[in-house]
Amino acid sequence: MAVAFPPAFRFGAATAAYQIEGAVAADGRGPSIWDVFSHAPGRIDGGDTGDTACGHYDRMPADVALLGDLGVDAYRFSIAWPRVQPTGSGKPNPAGLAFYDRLVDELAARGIEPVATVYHWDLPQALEEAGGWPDRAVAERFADYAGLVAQALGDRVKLWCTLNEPWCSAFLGYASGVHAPGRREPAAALAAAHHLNLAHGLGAQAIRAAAADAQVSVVLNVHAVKAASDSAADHAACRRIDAVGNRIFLDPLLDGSYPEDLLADTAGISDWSFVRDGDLALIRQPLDLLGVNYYKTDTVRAAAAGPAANTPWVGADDVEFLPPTGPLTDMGWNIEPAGLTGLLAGLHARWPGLPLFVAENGAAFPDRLDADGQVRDPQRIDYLSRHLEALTAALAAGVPVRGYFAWSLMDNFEWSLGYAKRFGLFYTDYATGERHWKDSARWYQKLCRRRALP
Ligand code: IFM
Repeated sequence: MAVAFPPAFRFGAATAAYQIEGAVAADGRGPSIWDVFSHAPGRIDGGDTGDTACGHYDRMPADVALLGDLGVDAYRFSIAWPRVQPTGSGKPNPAGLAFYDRLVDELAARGIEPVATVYHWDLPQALEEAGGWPDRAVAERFADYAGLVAQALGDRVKLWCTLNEPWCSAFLGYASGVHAPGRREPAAALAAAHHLNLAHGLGAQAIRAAAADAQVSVVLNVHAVKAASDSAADHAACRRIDAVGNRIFLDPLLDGSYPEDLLADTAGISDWSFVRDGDLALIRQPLDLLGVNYYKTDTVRAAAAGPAANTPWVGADDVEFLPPTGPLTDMGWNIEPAGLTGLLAGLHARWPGLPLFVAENGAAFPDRLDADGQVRDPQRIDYLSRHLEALTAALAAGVPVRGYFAWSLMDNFEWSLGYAKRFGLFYTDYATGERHWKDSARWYQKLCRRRALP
Protein backbone atom coordinates (compact mmCIF):
# COMPACT_ATOMS: atom_id res chain seq x y z
CA MET A 1 0.00 0.00 0.00
CA ALA A 2 1.31 3.48 -0.81
CA VAL A 3 1.98 5.65 2.22
CA ALA A 4 0.92 9.23 1.48
CA PHE A 5 2.14 12.46 3.04
CA PRO A 6 -0.02 15.43 4.04
CA PRO A 7 -0.52 17.91 1.16
CA ALA A 8 1.53 20.66 2.85
CA PHE A 9 4.43 18.31 3.67
CA ARG A 10 7.67 19.61 2.19
CA PHE A 11 10.14 17.31 0.47
CA GLY A 12 13.54 18.92 0.26
CA ALA A 13 17.28 18.51 0.02
CA ALA A 14 19.91 20.17 2.19
CA THR A 15 23.48 21.44 1.89
CA ALA A 16 25.84 23.73 3.81
CA ALA A 17 27.96 26.58 2.48
CA TYR A 18 31.47 25.40 3.34
CA GLN A 19 30.70 21.87 2.19
CA ILE A 20 29.73 22.88 -1.35
CA GLU A 21 30.61 26.45 -2.29
CA GLY A 22 34.40 26.57 -2.72
CA ALA A 23 35.52 30.00 -3.99
CA VAL A 24 36.83 30.78 -0.54
CA ALA A 25 38.56 33.99 -1.58
CA ALA A 26 35.97 35.22 -4.09
CA ASP A 27 34.22 38.57 -3.85
CA GLY A 28 35.71 39.62 -0.56
CA ARG A 29 34.93 36.50 1.50
CA GLY A 30 37.05 36.39 4.65
CA PRO A 31 38.60 33.27 6.18
CA SER A 32 36.54 31.06 8.46
CA ILE A 33 37.69 28.65 11.15
CA TRP A 34 37.23 25.83 8.63
CA ASP A 35 39.63 27.43 6.14
CA VAL A 36 42.29 27.65 8.80
CA PHE A 37 41.57 24.23 10.31
CA SER A 38 41.45 22.39 7.00
CA HIS A 39 44.80 23.87 5.97
CA ALA A 40 46.49 22.77 9.20
CA PRO A 41 48.44 19.56 8.58
CA GLY A 42 46.81 16.33 9.67
CA ARG A 43 43.38 17.69 10.49
CA ILE A 44 41.40 16.42 7.48
CA ASP A 45 41.59 12.97 5.91
CA GLY A 46 43.54 13.07 2.69
CA GLY A 47 44.63 16.65 3.37
CA ASP A 48 41.39 17.85 1.77
CA THR A 49 40.16 21.42 2.18
CA GLY A 50 36.97 23.25 1.21
CA ASP A 51 38.89 25.58 -1.13
CA THR A 52 37.12 24.22 -4.18
CA ALA A 53 34.50 21.87 -2.72
CA CYS A 54 31.75 21.34 -5.32
CA GLY A 55 32.32 24.69 -6.97
CA HIS A 56 28.73 25.59 -6.17
CA TYR A 57 29.56 29.30 -5.88
CA ASP A 58 30.18 29.38 -9.63
CA ARG A 59 27.70 26.69 -10.61
CA MET A 60 24.79 27.84 -8.49
CA PRO A 61 22.24 28.39 -11.31
CA ALA A 62 22.92 24.91 -12.70
CA ASP A 63 22.59 23.40 -9.22
CA VAL A 64 19.25 25.12 -8.72
CA ALA A 65 18.20 23.74 -12.10
CA LEU A 66 19.04 20.27 -10.78
CA LEU A 67 16.88 20.94 -7.72
CA GLY A 68 14.10 21.93 -10.10
CA ASP A 69 14.50 18.70 -12.09
CA LEU A 70 14.55 16.74 -8.85
CA GLY A 71 11.19 18.28 -8.06
CA VAL A 72 11.76 19.24 -4.42
CA ASP A 73 9.40 21.64 -2.69
CA ALA A 74 12.16 23.26 -0.65
CA TYR A 75 15.92 23.66 -0.50
CA ARG A 76 17.76 24.10 2.77
CA PHE A 77 21.09 25.91 2.30
CA SER A 78 23.35 27.78 4.69
CA ILE A 79 24.72 31.29 4.43
CA ALA A 80 28.47 31.70 4.88
CA TRP A 81 29.00 34.29 7.61
CA PRO A 82 32.48 35.21 6.25
CA ARG A 83 30.99 36.06 2.86
CA VAL A 84 28.53 38.46 4.47
CA GLN A 85 30.88 39.87 7.12
CA PRO A 86 34.46 38.92 6.24
CA THR A 87 35.72 39.60 9.77
CA GLY A 88 32.48 38.70 11.55
CA SER A 89 31.35 42.21 12.36
CA GLY A 90 30.62 45.56 10.81
CA LYS A 91 29.14 46.53 7.49
CA PRO A 92 27.96 43.74 5.20
CA ASN A 93 29.97 42.82 2.12
CA PRO A 94 27.54 43.55 -0.74
CA ALA A 95 29.11 41.01 -3.10
CA GLY A 96 28.75 38.25 -0.52
CA LEU A 97 25.12 39.04 0.16
CA ALA A 98 24.47 39.29 -3.57
CA PHE A 99 25.28 35.60 -4.02
CA TYR A 100 22.46 34.55 -1.66
CA ASP A 101 20.19 37.14 -3.20
CA ARG A 102 20.71 35.50 -6.60
CA LEU A 103 20.28 32.05 -5.06
CA VAL A 104 16.86 32.83 -3.57
CA ASP A 105 15.78 34.45 -6.83
CA GLU A 106 16.83 31.35 -8.79
CA LEU A 107 14.91 29.18 -6.34
CA ALA A 108 11.85 31.40 -6.62
CA ALA A 109 12.00 31.20 -10.41
CA ARG A 110 11.64 27.43 -10.08
CA GLY A 111 9.00 27.52 -7.38
CA ILE A 112 11.33 26.09 -4.73
CA GLU A 113 10.95 27.37 -1.18
CA PRO A 114 14.23 28.64 0.30
CA VAL A 115 15.02 27.49 3.85
CA ALA A 116 18.04 29.40 5.13
CA THR A 117 20.38 28.22 7.86
CA VAL A 118 22.18 31.22 9.27
CA TYR A 119 25.11 29.34 10.81
CA HIS A 120 26.45 25.96 9.72
CA TRP A 121 29.85 26.02 11.42
CA ASP A 122 31.85 28.57 9.39
CA LEU A 123 32.71 31.11 12.08
CA PRO A 124 34.76 34.04 10.73
CA GLN A 125 38.34 33.40 11.82
CA ALA A 126 38.63 36.91 13.26
CA LEU A 127 35.95 36.04 15.80
CA GLU A 128 37.77 32.87 16.78
CA GLU A 129 40.92 34.91 17.28
CA ALA A 130 38.93 37.15 19.61
CA GLY A 131 37.91 34.10 21.68
CA GLY A 132 35.47 32.11 19.56
CA TRP A 133 32.18 30.69 20.83
CA PRO A 134 33.43 30.47 24.45
CA ASP A 135 33.40 34.28 24.32
CA ARG A 136 29.98 35.85 24.91
CA ALA A 137 30.57 38.66 22.40
CA VAL A 138 30.29 36.16 19.54
CA ALA A 139 26.60 35.63 20.37
CA GLU A 140 26.06 39.38 19.98
CA ARG A 141 27.96 39.44 16.70
CA PHE A 142 25.81 36.54 15.51
CA ALA A 143 22.66 38.52 16.23
CA ASP A 144 23.97 41.44 14.12
CA TYR A 145 24.78 39.05 11.29
CA ALA A 146 21.40 37.28 11.52
CA GLY A 147 19.64 40.65 11.37
CA LEU A 148 21.65 41.63 8.27
CA VAL A 149 20.80 38.50 6.33
CA ALA A 150 17.14 38.60 7.39
CA GLN A 151 16.96 42.21 6.25
CA ALA A 152 18.46 41.36 2.87
CA LEU A 153 16.55 38.14 2.18
CA GLY A 154 13.54 38.18 4.50
CA ASP A 155 11.20 39.40 1.77
CA ARG A 156 11.66 36.00 0.07
CA VAL A 157 13.01 33.63 2.75
CA LYS A 158 10.29 32.79 5.26
CA LEU A 159 11.78 29.87 7.17
CA TRP A 160 15.02 30.56 9.03
CA CYS A 161 17.14 28.07 10.97
CA THR A 162 19.41 30.02 13.28
CA LEU A 163 21.99 27.29 13.95
CA ASN A 164 22.75 23.85 12.60
CA GLU A 165 23.79 21.25 15.19
CA PRO A 166 25.21 23.53 17.89
CA TRP A 167 26.34 20.36 19.70
CA CYS A 168 28.94 19.84 16.98
CA SER A 169 30.06 23.48 17.08
CA ALA A 170 30.52 23.37 20.86
CA PHE A 171 31.75 19.87 21.59
CA LEU A 172 33.52 18.74 18.41
CA GLY A 173 34.98 22.22 18.00
CA TYR A 174 36.07 22.96 21.57
CA ALA A 175 36.17 19.64 23.50
CA SER A 176 37.31 16.76 21.26
CA GLY A 177 38.83 19.17 18.74
CA VAL A 178 38.03 17.03 15.70
CA HIS A 179 36.21 19.97 14.14
CA ALA A 180 37.34 23.56 13.72
CA PRO A 181 38.75 25.37 15.58
CA GLY A 182 40.24 22.16 17.03
CA ARG A 183 40.45 23.20 20.67
CA ARG A 184 40.42 20.69 23.52
CA GLU A 185 39.08 22.68 26.45
CA PRO A 186 36.06 21.03 28.09
CA ALA A 187 35.12 24.07 30.20
CA ALA A 188 35.27 26.29 27.12
CA ALA A 189 33.02 23.84 25.28
CA LEU A 190 30.30 24.32 27.92
CA ALA A 191 30.62 28.08 27.60
CA ALA A 192 30.44 27.70 23.83
CA ALA A 193 27.22 25.69 24.16
CA HIS A 194 25.66 28.43 26.29
CA HIS A 195 26.76 31.17 23.91
CA LEU A 196 25.35 29.21 20.96
CA ASN A 197 22.04 29.02 22.82
CA LEU A 198 22.25 32.73 23.47
CA ALA A 199 23.14 33.37 19.83
CA HIS A 200 20.01 31.50 18.82
CA GLY A 201 17.84 33.62 21.13
CA LEU A 202 19.37 36.94 20.11
CA GLY A 203 19.43 35.86 16.47
CA ALA A 204 15.76 34.86 16.55
CA GLN A 205 14.89 38.30 17.88
CA ALA A 206 17.00 39.99 15.22
CA ILE A 207 15.45 37.92 12.42
CA ARG A 208 11.94 38.76 13.58
CA ALA A 209 12.82 42.43 13.95
CA ALA A 210 14.08 42.50 10.36
CA ALA A 211 11.36 40.30 8.83
CA ALA A 212 8.10 40.38 10.73
CA ASP A 213 6.62 37.29 9.06
CA ALA A 214 9.74 35.14 9.51
CA GLN A 215 9.31 31.64 10.87
CA VAL A 216 12.17 30.77 13.20
CA SER A 217 13.65 27.35 13.77
CA VAL A 218 16.86 25.80 15.07
CA VAL A 219 18.28 22.47 13.92
CA LEU A 220 19.58 19.99 16.49
CA ASN A 221 21.27 16.64 16.03
CA VAL A 222 19.24 15.07 18.81
CA HIS A 223 21.16 11.93 19.79
CA ALA A 224 19.00 8.82 19.82
CA VAL A 225 20.77 7.12 22.68
CA LYS A 226 19.85 3.90 24.49
CA ALA A 227 21.22 2.13 27.55
CA ALA A 228 22.98 -1.16 26.85
CA SER A 229 21.12 -2.92 29.67
CA ASP A 230 18.57 -2.34 32.36
CA SER A 231 21.23 -1.82 34.99
CA ALA A 232 21.05 1.41 36.96
CA ALA A 233 24.64 2.19 35.93
CA ASP A 234 23.87 1.89 32.20
CA HIS A 235 20.74 3.99 32.60
CA ALA A 236 22.79 6.64 34.38
CA ALA A 237 25.30 6.57 31.51
CA CYS A 238 22.45 7.08 29.03
CA ARG A 239 20.99 9.91 31.10
CA ARG A 240 24.34 11.71 31.16
CA ILE A 241 24.79 11.49 27.38
CA ASP A 242 21.23 12.71 26.92
CA ALA A 243 21.98 15.65 29.25
CA VAL A 244 25.14 16.90 27.52
CA GLY A 245 24.12 15.74 24.05
CA ASN A 246 20.48 16.83 23.90
CA ARG A 247 18.96 18.55 26.92
CA ILE A 248 21.80 21.12 27.09
CA PHE A 249 20.09 22.66 24.04
CA LEU A 250 16.49 21.45 24.17
CA ASP A 251 15.80 22.56 27.74
CA PRO A 252 17.01 26.15 27.56
CA LEU A 253 15.64 26.65 24.03
CA LEU A 254 12.20 25.25 24.79
CA ASP A 255 11.79 25.52 28.56
CA GLY A 256 14.17 28.31 29.55
CA SER A 257 16.32 26.31 31.98
CA TYR A 258 19.41 24.11 32.09
CA PRO A 259 18.85 20.58 33.44
CA GLU A 260 19.88 20.21 37.09
CA ASP A 261 21.54 16.87 36.37
CA LEU A 262 23.71 18.44 33.64
CA LEU A 263 24.88 21.14 36.05
CA ALA A 264 25.70 18.43 38.60
CA ASP A 265 27.48 16.20 36.04
CA THR A 266 29.71 19.08 34.92
CA ALA A 267 30.20 20.78 38.30
CA GLY A 268 33.83 19.68 38.48
CA ILE A 269 34.53 21.22 35.09
CA SER A 270 32.70 24.53 35.15
CA ASP A 271 30.72 26.65 37.59
CA TRP A 272 28.57 27.89 34.68
CA SER A 273 29.18 31.50 35.75
CA PHE A 274 28.96 32.42 32.05
CA VAL A 275 25.15 32.21 32.41
CA ARG A 276 24.01 35.74 33.25
CA ASP A 277 20.72 36.93 34.68
CA GLY A 278 18.18 37.17 31.91
CA ASP A 279 20.02 34.87 29.49
CA LEU A 280 17.56 32.01 29.80
CA ALA A 281 14.62 34.26 29.01
CA LEU A 282 16.48 35.52 25.93
CA ILE A 283 17.29 31.99 24.81
CA ARG A 284 13.69 30.80 25.07
CA GLN A 285 12.25 32.56 22.04
CA PRO A 286 9.04 31.18 20.53
CA LEU A 287 9.97 28.54 17.97
CA ASP A 288 7.80 28.04 14.89
CA LEU A 289 9.40 24.69 14.10
CA LEU A 290 12.16 22.50 15.50
CA GLY A 291 14.51 20.90 12.98
CA VAL A 292 15.86 17.46 13.81
CA ASN A 293 18.82 15.80 12.10
CA TYR A 294 18.75 12.03 12.35
CA TYR A 295 21.20 9.43 11.03
CA LYS A 296 21.68 6.60 13.56
CA THR A 297 21.27 5.40 17.13
CA ASP A 298 23.88 4.93 19.84
CA THR A 299 24.01 2.43 22.67
CA VAL A 300 25.96 3.30 25.78
CA ARG A 301 27.01 1.73 29.03
CA ALA A 302 28.89 2.62 32.16
CA ALA A 303 32.50 1.87 31.32
CA ALA A 304 34.86 0.00 33.55
CA ALA A 305 37.90 1.62 31.93
CA GLY A 306 37.58 5.13 33.40
CA PRO A 307 37.60 8.46 31.58
CA ALA A 308 38.55 8.60 27.90
CA ALA A 309 40.84 11.34 26.61
CA ASN A 310 39.67 14.01 24.18
CA THR A 311 36.03 13.03 24.16
CA PRO A 312 33.29 15.45 23.19
CA TRP A 313 31.17 14.11 26.07
CA VAL A 314 32.02 16.69 28.69
CA GLY A 315 31.00 15.47 32.13
CA ALA A 316 30.35 12.00 30.72
CA ASP A 317 33.82 11.07 29.52
CA ASP A 318 33.70 7.68 31.20
CA VAL A 319 30.61 6.55 29.29
CA GLU A 320 31.35 3.87 26.73
CA PHE A 321 29.71 3.77 23.30
CA LEU A 322 29.20 0.20 22.10
CA PRO A 323 30.41 -0.59 18.60
CA PRO A 324 27.43 -0.30 16.24
CA THR A 325 26.01 -3.47 14.78
CA GLY A 326 25.76 -3.84 11.02
CA PRO A 327 24.93 -3.29 8.31
CA LEU A 328 26.75 0.02 8.59
CA THR A 329 26.99 3.02 6.29
CA ASP A 330 30.33 4.27 5.00
CA MET A 331 30.50 6.49 8.10
CA GLY A 332 30.45 3.34 10.25
CA TRP A 333 26.97 4.32 11.49
CA ASN A 334 24.21 1.84 12.12
CA ILE A 335 20.93 1.90 10.20
CA GLU A 336 17.94 2.03 12.49
CA PRO A 337 14.88 3.74 10.99
CA ALA A 338 12.75 3.01 14.06
CA GLY A 339 15.04 5.37 15.97
CA LEU A 340 13.63 8.23 13.91
CA THR A 341 10.04 7.36 14.82
CA GLY A 342 11.02 7.15 18.48
CA LEU A 343 12.90 10.43 18.41
CA LEU A 344 10.05 12.35 16.78
CA ALA A 345 7.46 10.76 19.06
CA GLY A 346 9.57 11.48 22.14
CA LEU A 347 9.96 15.16 21.23
CA HIS A 348 6.26 15.44 20.53
CA ALA A 349 5.36 13.80 23.84
CA ARG A 350 7.46 16.36 25.71
CA TRP A 351 6.55 19.44 23.62
CA PRO A 352 3.15 18.60 22.11
CA GLY A 353 2.54 22.02 20.57
CA LEU A 354 5.79 22.13 18.64
CA PRO A 355 5.82 21.31 14.91
CA LEU A 356 8.90 19.36 13.80
CA PHE A 357 10.73 18.73 10.57
CA VAL A 358 13.55 16.40 9.62
CA ALA A 359 16.21 18.87 8.53
CA GLU A 360 18.74 16.18 7.55
CA ASN A 361 18.67 12.45 6.99
CA GLY A 362 20.76 10.37 4.64
CA ALA A 363 23.67 8.02 4.34
CA ALA A 364 27.18 7.83 2.91
CA PHE A 365 28.04 4.82 0.78
CA PRO A 366 31.11 4.20 -1.41
CA ASP A 367 29.35 5.15 -4.65
CA ARG A 368 31.02 4.75 -8.01
CA LEU A 369 30.40 6.38 -11.34
CA ASP A 370 30.13 3.43 -13.72
CA ALA A 371 31.48 3.52 -17.26
CA ASP A 372 27.93 3.87 -18.56
CA GLY A 373 27.47 7.08 -16.54
CA GLN A 374 25.17 5.44 -13.96
CA VAL A 375 25.59 5.54 -10.19
CA ARG A 376 23.87 2.50 -8.73
CA ASP A 377 23.15 3.10 -5.05
CA PRO A 378 20.42 0.72 -3.95
CA GLN A 379 21.56 0.92 -0.30
CA ARG A 380 20.79 4.65 -0.23
CA ILE A 381 17.33 4.10 -1.74
CA ASP A 382 16.72 1.49 0.91
CA TYR A 383 18.00 3.80 3.66
CA LEU A 384 15.92 6.77 2.54
CA SER A 385 12.73 4.82 1.93
CA ARG A 386 12.91 3.08 5.30
CA HIS A 387 13.52 6.35 7.11
CA LEU A 388 10.65 8.03 5.29
CA GLU A 389 8.47 5.11 6.23
CA ALA A 390 9.57 5.59 9.84
CA LEU A 391 8.62 9.24 9.52
CA THR A 392 5.15 8.26 8.32
CA ALA A 393 4.80 6.05 11.40
CA ALA A 394 5.33 9.19 13.48
CA LEU A 395 2.77 11.05 11.35
CA ALA A 396 0.29 8.24 11.84
CA ALA A 397 0.83 8.54 15.60
CA GLY A 398 -0.15 12.20 15.39
CA VAL A 399 3.31 13.80 15.46
CA PRO A 400 3.22 17.08 13.50
CA VAL A 401 6.15 16.51 11.12
CA ARG A 402 6.12 19.19 8.43
CA GLY A 403 8.90 18.15 6.12
CA TYR A 404 11.90 16.02 5.26
CA PHE A 405 15.23 17.18 3.82
CA ALA A 406 17.56 14.59 2.35
CA TRP A 407 21.20 15.07 3.25
CA SER A 408 22.59 15.91 0.86
CA LEU A 409 21.79 17.32 -2.55
CA MET A 410 25.24 16.31 -3.80
CA ASP A 411 28.40 14.64 -2.51
CA ASN A 412 30.45 17.24 -0.69
CA PHE A 413 33.16 18.06 1.85
CA GLU A 414 32.39 15.88 4.85
CA TRP A 415 34.36 17.98 7.36
CA SER A 416 37.26 16.11 8.97
CA LEU A 417 36.61 13.15 6.66
CA GLY A 418 37.13 15.22 3.52
CA TYR A 419 35.65 14.18 0.18
CA ALA A 420 35.81 10.43 0.70
CA LYS A 421 32.31 10.16 2.19
CA ARG A 422 29.55 10.51 -0.38
CA PHE A 423 26.14 11.50 1.02
CA GLY A 424 24.69 13.01 -2.14
CA LEU A 425 21.64 12.27 -4.22
CA PHE A 426 23.88 13.55 -7.00
CA TYR A 427 27.37 12.20 -7.53
CA THR A 428 30.02 14.91 -7.60
CA ASP A 429 32.89 14.21 -9.96
CA TYR A 430 35.54 16.27 -8.18
CA ALA A 431 37.92 16.08 -11.14
CA THR A 432 35.52 17.74 -13.57
CA GLY A 433 33.02 19.36 -11.23
CA GLU A 434 30.18 17.53 -12.99
CA ARG A 435 27.14 16.25 -11.12
CA HIS A 436 25.60 12.90 -12.07
CA TRP A 437 22.20 11.55 -11.14
CA LYS A 438 22.44 8.62 -8.77
CA ASP A 439 19.65 6.04 -8.85
CA SER A 440 18.59 7.47 -5.47
CA ALA A 441 18.07 10.90 -7.04
CA ARG A 442 15.74 9.36 -9.63
CA TRP A 443 13.93 7.53 -6.84
CA TYR A 444 13.60 10.77 -4.84
CA GLN A 445 12.31 12.54 -7.94
CA LYS A 446 9.51 9.96 -8.21
CA LEU A 447 8.70 10.40 -4.55
CA CYS A 448 8.50 14.19 -4.94
CA ARG A 449 6.16 13.73 -7.91
CA ARG A 450 3.89 11.12 -6.37
CA ARG A 451 4.13 12.40 -2.81
CA ALA A 452 3.75 8.84 -1.64
CA LEU A 453 6.10 6.01 -0.81
CA PRO A 454 5.62 2.89 -2.86
O1 IFM B 1 27.65 16.60 6.62
C1 IFM B 1 27.07 16.70 7.88
C2 IFM B 1 26.33 18.01 8.03
O2 IFM B 1 27.16 19.10 7.79
C3 IFM B 1 25.77 18.14 9.41
N1 IFM B 1 25.00 16.99 9.78
C4 IFM B 1 25.58 15.68 9.55
C5 IFM B 1 26.09 15.57 8.14
C6 IFM B 1 26.71 14.19 7.90
O3 IFM B 1 27.76 13.95 8.77
